[in-house]
Amino acid sequence: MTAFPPMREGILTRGIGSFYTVEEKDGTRHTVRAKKKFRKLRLTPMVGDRVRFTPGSGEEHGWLEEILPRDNEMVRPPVSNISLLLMVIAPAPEADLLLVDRMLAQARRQGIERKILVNKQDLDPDLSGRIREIYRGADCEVLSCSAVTGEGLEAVRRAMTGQVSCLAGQSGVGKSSLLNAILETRQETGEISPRIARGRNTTRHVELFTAGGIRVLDTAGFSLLEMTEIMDPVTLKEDYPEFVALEGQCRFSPCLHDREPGCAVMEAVRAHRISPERVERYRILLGQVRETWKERYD
Ligand SMILES: Nc1nc2c(ncn2[C@@H]2O[C@H](COP(=O)(O)OP(=O)(O)O)[C@@H](O)[C@H]2O)c(=O)[nH]1
Ligand SMILES: [Mg+2]
Ligand SMILES: [Zn+2]
Repeated sequence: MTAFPPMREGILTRGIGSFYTVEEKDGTRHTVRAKKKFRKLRLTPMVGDRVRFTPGSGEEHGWLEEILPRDNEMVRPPVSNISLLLMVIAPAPEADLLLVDRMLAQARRQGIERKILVNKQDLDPDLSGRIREIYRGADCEVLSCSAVTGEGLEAVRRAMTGQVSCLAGQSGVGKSSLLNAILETRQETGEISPRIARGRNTTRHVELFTAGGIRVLDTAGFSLLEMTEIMDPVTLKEDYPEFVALEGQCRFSPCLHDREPGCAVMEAVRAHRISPERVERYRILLGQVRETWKERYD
């Protein structure tokens, strides 16, 4: 009789077909296959999953035994357990702040910490100041950086340490450049494969890269994170930290802060405590969310 090898824990860093790469805390990697029971349970392992597995021996693959409960999961790209969303914007292409606000709200709902990276600082050093002003009170730190000159990257790396991060943002803002720049200098840890150097923009392959305490999802081919839940117009305001602070102070209750008389949010805008742009875009987003909600439920 052979003794069962002990079960170990790790994180799924990539999957190809029914084979997955599991990485342990110390960086050791194993190839495992998902057991049939997962298909019966209609449970598809995802990159980012924390799992239990039994390692293989020698050339033989091991087995994926158990997927631990997920903190969150995305539909597109299919990844789980993101802890930090880095929303990248730049002076060019012109920043789509409605997209930023939408992503920030969704991420907050999923319990994901959020930061805005203002990249291409070398092209316009003033943009980050304007963004910081707009997002004051939004519980979202604004970091400025340049993937080209390297400025600000050390602070970005510090922010990413210990997290499972994901870069999102419009095409052309510099997500791939940042990913390379952030990971490149970590190569001394020997964990970065040369694969990231070549262009992977055509593929829709998802991989979790690890280097020196930084785990970042390479989501080349995806600009956004699509969450499982659709947004609810009634609760959208809860994902605006500036508004949450004023909850209960409006004349009407509930108040959606959508032009109701005696609205404390409007009062805060007039007193220059909340950015008028944030509120303006909140209303646009609210309109969009209502439309989607109607299509789904009416
Ligand atoms: N000037 C400048 N150009 C940048 C910077 N980061 C990226 N770029 C350029 O912007 C373009 C788009 O970058 P890319 O990383 O492919 O963007 P992605 O579509 O978000 O992955 C490329 O030509 C990059 O060289 C930066 O910090 N400064
Ligand atoms: Mg790219
Ligand atoms: Zn209100």
